[in-house]
Amino acid sequence: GREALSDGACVLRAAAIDDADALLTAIADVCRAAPPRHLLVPGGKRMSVAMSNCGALGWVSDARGYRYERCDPLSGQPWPPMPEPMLRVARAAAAESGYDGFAPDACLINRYEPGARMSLHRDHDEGDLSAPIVSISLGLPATFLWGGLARSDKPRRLRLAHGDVVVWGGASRLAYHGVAPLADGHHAATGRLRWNLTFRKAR
Ligand code: MD5
Ligand code: FE
Repeated sequence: GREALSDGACVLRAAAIDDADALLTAIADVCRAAPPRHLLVPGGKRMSVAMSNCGALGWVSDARGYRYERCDPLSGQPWPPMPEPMLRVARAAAAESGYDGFAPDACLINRYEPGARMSLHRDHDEGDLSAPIVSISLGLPATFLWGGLARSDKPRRLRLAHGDVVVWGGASRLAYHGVAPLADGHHAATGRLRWNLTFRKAR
């Protein structure tokens, strides 16, 4: 079922459950070519989440700042193409949420180990802010922190579990959000990990 969260955002609980194994196989394929790594943020700190990308563009961070790049800075090679099951599930979720014709050119792959977290931020490096972001959660559950349009707004807490898909568009596209430190646990499909895929229209 589809649950509205706010203006432009909705959660599709377990929408990716039937595709979870295919998605995890696709993630493993991408990560052989482009291994997840702990990026540095401009302040110099190392992110606790390890990241990779697939698609024409990939999100990277280093001492110089945040941006989308065509090539993986680790290998100098283009990011692996977006595997078909990833694109299919992301497009279907977008269409079900009222965003027909979603054509993501970037998929950021986030790997969370116990304790990994993401501090409050907004995603505004994308060239097309009229397109939504589709996110798919796999493996261990997480507490998603969802603020408002001002950093000072008190965040709501939302549990995201294996197979949950969230579509963030419209007025929600520029909301502050983050992820609380991942609780330790074991998931049959992923072991001690949570994976999150975010599909973006970067250009
Ligand atoms: C995660 N990832 O669970 C989250 C889910 C990221 C990131 O935040 O940047 O990799 S994506 C949630 C998202 C995207 C765009 C807008 C909003 C949420 N929002 O308005 O809350 O690894
Ligand atoms: Fe984000």
